[in-house]
Amino acid sequence: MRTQVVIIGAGPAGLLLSHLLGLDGIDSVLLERQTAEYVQARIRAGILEAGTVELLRQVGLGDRLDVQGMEHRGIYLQSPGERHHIDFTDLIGRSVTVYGQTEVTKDLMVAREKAGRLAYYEASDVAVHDVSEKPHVTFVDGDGTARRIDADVVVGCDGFHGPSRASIPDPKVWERTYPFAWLGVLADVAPSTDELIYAWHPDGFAMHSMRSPRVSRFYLQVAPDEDIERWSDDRIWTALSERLGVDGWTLETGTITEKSVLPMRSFVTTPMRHGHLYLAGDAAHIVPPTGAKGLNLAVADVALLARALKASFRGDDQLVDAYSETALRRVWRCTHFSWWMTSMLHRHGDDFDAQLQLSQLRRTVTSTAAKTELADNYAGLPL
Ligand code: FAS
Ligand code: PHB
Repeated sequence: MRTQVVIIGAGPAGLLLSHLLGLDGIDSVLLERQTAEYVQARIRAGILEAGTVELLRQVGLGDRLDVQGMEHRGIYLQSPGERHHIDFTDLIGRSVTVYGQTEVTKDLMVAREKAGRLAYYEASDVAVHDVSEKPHVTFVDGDGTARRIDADVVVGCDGFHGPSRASIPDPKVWERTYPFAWLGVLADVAPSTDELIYAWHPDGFAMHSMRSPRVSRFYLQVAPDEDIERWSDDRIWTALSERLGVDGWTLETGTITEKSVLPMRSFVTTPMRHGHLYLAGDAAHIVPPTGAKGLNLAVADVALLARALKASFRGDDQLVDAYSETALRRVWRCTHFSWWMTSMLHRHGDDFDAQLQLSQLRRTVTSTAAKTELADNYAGLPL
């Protein structure tokens, strides 16, 4: 088989890239290790930047988003007893939208099927070959048939654990692991807040997010090797009430439907291109989720790459030659912001560190300049 672009990974990056290329008449084939149901059910990101929302609407993926998405003017930052709202819309004229990654993935999967673009799910033994001269990918499809696809371009959208990054020779890698993790909780209970709450607390960070008017999403800072079995529902609700509590406010509790421990790391690999192989999304970079950047950064990568490949297939290689350098400018901006939010809000180190964090937090919620800098980064720089 031959196609123009083979995309490894059918998460949000791979599915969106396939969609964008299709709109420009560029053929692609998706290879995905898991089943479509598994990919669609993965509970991950929850916040879409303004630029992501605008892009999805522009490319025909805004219908459900415009009905189910919840537009938020800003967020709350909290230290013990003090909750402060940061109004992005007042400060910079942009907002963010709460719309779960599961919903984005669902919309992308429907669009792929409607367009009839080919995807192999449950593909195994995916291997990338000869990316410098005659790129091709070999794999075993869900029926056990060994296959080969020759292509002009191969794009690795296969996430942090995918194989494509290994086909970049002599990469430079930056990695930082954090001395804590997140315990993520999904609960059938109406949110007890109108917008997200990010709370610094002596016992550890807590966040109140949401997925709909009837489903809430919470995170608790825990040890990096935390055993989920040590967290009963009661213990979770007690910790959330304590860490999120302020006078006159009550956390509503409900049935917990999912809980899991999520690792925290910053990771960047360069370059994001070698020959006819490109990387996009988590295959090239990972950010701690505190800044709500992971999914949005994947969208920014593929929006840039789709435009570059469209020009290249028409004979102009200027954008593809600049892809890695251009993408990495935004990657490092989002990596810094995610590190900064994470370092300010999570309890680590000694009491001196705690005083520095509380001072930074107080500065951020009282200074218009500091609030504007946070708003600009959180709502997302223009794509
Ligand atoms: P993905 O990892 O989503 O997709 C990669 C795809 O490649 C997967 O479907 C995988 O099955 C497939 N693949 C892997 N190896 C393969 C192989 N050998 N062959 C074929 N296919 C292969 N971001 C936020 O903004 N907020 C959050 O709260 C948040 N929570 C997260 C929780 C977890 C547990 C994780 C892992 C990430 C979280 N993220 C969060 C970040 C997340 O949203 C990513 O940024 C987003 O999924 C990036 O999308 P992709 O680059 O498509 O990578
Ligand atoms: C989420 O709702 O899952 C979410 C929101 C904001 C973050 C991280 C996760 O910073």
